[in-house]
Amino acid sequence: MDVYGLIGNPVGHSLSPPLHAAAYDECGLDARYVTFEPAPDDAAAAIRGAGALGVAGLNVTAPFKQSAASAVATDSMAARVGAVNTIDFSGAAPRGYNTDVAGVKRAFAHHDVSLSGAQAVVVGAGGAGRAAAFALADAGATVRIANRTRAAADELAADVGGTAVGLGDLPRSLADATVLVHATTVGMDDPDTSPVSADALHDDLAVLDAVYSPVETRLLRDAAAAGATTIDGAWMLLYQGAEAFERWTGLDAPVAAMRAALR
Ligand code: SKM
Repeated sequence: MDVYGLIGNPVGHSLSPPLHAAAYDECGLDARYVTFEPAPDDAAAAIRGAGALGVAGLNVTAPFKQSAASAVATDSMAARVGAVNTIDFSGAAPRGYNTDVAGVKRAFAHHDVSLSGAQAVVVGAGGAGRAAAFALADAGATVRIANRTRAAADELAADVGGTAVGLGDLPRSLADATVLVHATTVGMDDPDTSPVSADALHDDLAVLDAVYSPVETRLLRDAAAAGATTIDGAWMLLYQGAEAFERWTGLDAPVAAMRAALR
């Protein structure tokens, strides 16, 4: 039996276990996906230990994505993002990837939203915001980044060749935008709060909210009311998980069965 898992703190809310279990069932794999919640200081040791124990692959979630990027060798995209969310232990040494980047691209592609030439706005410059900004820039979008801490927005803008904007400038930035990605935790604890005022949303926008708990956020409700295309965080979770599954197993991910596990 192959063991895969998620390391983070906390991990109790995660839907990755049912997501991956559905894929193993559908493909007839003898595999299990479990969660690990080490204390923050023990993350690097836990990753090394997982390899020593024969764990086949790990996803990494907050707050360990950055420390995972220093704990293992990475591919070039994970190195540029500075965050690892997927570790493959099958080679001589563990290797880290960032499948959140592909998760963002595939979530938009699934909804027939073209990113090439798009005017995109990313709210948030933490792990998810960085992955989103790299995905959008890599796909040919022009990227503007707004973040509570301006320095992080400036740094990310420089990294992806985009522009940092103030949170107060969001309405103006959104006026001519076609893509919005929300990548902060606003709306997670309080489902009635939104990072963007409703009147800044319009029907030329495709809005991806990386928050998946709850799946229907205030931002997505407001976006739907404004006539925008809405993409919930479960799509991003699905496709980053599909990409991780494909890296680990070499098989095409059974995306429909995996999506069904998130409903
Ligand atoms: O990057 C992903 C991670 O692979 C899994 C996850 C989860 O299970 O909640 C969330 C994201 O951080």
